[in-house]
Amino acid sequence: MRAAVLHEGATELVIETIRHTPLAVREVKVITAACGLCHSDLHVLDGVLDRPRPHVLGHEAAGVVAEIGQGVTSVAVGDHVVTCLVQGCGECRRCAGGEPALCTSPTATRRPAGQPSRLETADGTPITGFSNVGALTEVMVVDERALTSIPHDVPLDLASILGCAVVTGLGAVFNVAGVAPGESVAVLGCGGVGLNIVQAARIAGAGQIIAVDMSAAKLTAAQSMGATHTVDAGAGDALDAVDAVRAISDGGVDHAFEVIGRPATAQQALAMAADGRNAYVVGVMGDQAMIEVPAVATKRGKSLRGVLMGSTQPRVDIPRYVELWRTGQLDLASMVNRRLPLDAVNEGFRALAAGEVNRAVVVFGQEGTT
Ligand code: PAD
Ligand code: ZN
Repeated sequence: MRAAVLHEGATELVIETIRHTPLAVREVKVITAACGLCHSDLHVLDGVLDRPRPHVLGHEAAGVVAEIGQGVTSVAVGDHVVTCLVQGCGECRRCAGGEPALCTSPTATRRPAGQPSRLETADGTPITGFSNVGALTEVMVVDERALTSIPHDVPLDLASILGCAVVTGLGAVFNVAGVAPGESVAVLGCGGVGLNIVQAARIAGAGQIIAVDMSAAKLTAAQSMGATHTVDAGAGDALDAVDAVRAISDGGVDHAFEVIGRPATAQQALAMAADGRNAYVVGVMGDQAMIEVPAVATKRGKSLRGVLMGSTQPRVDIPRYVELWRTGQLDLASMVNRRLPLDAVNEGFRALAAGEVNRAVVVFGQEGTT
């Protein structure tokens, strides 16, 4: 099978033939149909996130189950499935409490040390997969807890983005912020995740939905998905965007989402929130990054909260989000505005870095896609 592999010292992926080892207990072999390119994957290429090499990126994918290992009960051969990097053990206190993203046994869905790696290069070198998925390969091997079955009528290229961009964006609004009808929302960074926050705010019945981005195309996309106002962030560091949002919202919004991954924009989000209201950091930063918070913000009762994968429970949320798509409330078709073959994956990441795409999706075969 062919895969996009990131080797030591490289910043581009190499398309090469790799192989998988036999399925272990609870593992599933999935023929990959499509894989969205997320900025979290890009963070590995740009050095914000460090991952052992050789490595297969990609965690937001859809495909068809081809084989199940011993003990697999939750999916069957022929199922259409989407992957998610939230794959709680199902046993710990956090999982029992409905917080699988905070599972205290995150190694439960990995192969134990000493066993062969799920993926290997042609010469037998073990390959790791991004966030215990690794989807930029024609065939995935994952734990069954990484998978959610979906109905067969959902096109697999659109379905691929359910497992990250959609669960993160919609979950930030529904599960974390709990946006109430009529409340005001600002979204800083209207890419794959941010546009889903815009859509979720509309679905939640928000009043003002203020989209902030440096790209005119993103602001237009945000408008078509429900933004009531747009703010051009210019070069990105100017405080004008804060002033503009505060002016539109008469002193600050009820919920300000940072969806870029920079300390400066997290500070901007906090400044955009009204007194006593909240800013949320959805964007991912390096482990050493610091966000300085003005004391006056806490004195005025504001909070800055991190959001991890929209606090999703994939098998609860993804079927609901499929229904939002089916009823026309969630626009997946406009989200996926570039499709590429695996051979062009580096071009897809370049377009993502340049802010050109809502979501670029690698499509492996044509079957079941739009
Ligand atoms: P994306 O590249 O599709 O979107 C980022 C957007 O931000 C683009 O539209 C840019 O034009 C815009 N932008 C960049 N700089 C600025 C600026 N200074 N001011 C305004 N706009 C700007 O990325 P994405 O949507 O795939 O991911 C966004 C972040 O969210 C990224 O850091 C990713 O790693 C993170 C993420 N977090 C989670 C989570 O669980 N918290 C899940 C998935 C993605
Ligand atoms: Zn992602």
